[in-house]
Amino acid sequence: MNKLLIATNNKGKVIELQDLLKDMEIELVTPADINLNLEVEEDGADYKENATKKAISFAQASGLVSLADDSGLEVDVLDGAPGLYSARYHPKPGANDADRRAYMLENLRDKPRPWTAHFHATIAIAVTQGDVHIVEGNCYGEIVPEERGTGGFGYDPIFLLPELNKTMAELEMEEKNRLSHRAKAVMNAVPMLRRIFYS
Ligand code: ITT
Repeated sequence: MNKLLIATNNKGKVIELQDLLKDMEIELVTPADINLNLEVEEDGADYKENATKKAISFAQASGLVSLADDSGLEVDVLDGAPGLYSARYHPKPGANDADRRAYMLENLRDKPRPWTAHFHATIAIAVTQGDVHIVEGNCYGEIVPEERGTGGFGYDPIFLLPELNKTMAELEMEEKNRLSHRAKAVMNAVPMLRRIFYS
């Protein structure tokens, strides 16, 4: 069967991407499955540059078609921060997801609500260095001042979907995988994956 490398070191993304791609007849491989330990420096000017760099680096290191995701949370009242820097949004080195959520709430405390925001995901699929496909997805909501729910990862416990009155962390993965930024990007990637693997 054809193999696709899920080119990320983020366990939350791996779990979601495995579920999102499970119905395609493609064997999904993680970096751990092939003992690939690769950290790519994310020094691009935008999501597309970072996703492309990650996908190409993993494809070159593995020899496999590689799918990378560069994503972030953009909060309107913070002028779009942390955005591209969502994974590094904390002054302290070694900070974790909970530290980053607390830091965001601290920075929002004096700002007027609602704290509208959206998640963005850019997915890059590298077949070879010169053959890279890009797709995107967004998910709109707002930041809430108290954590709710235990599912998902990252900023999910403070990201509310107003129409459901639930945070991303209160959703079953199946539900998050119907409406998240990543789900929308993967939906756009499916026709490309079909072309890459089946034509
Ligand atoms: P890889 O580069 O190895 O894929 P990463 O975590 O460094 O892992 P990014 O640079 O794309 O990935 O950072 C995205 C960050 O944005 C992620 O670490 C979370 O803090 C946040 N994020 C992205 N998608 C999210 C989601 O679905 N739920 C909650 N937070 C999310």
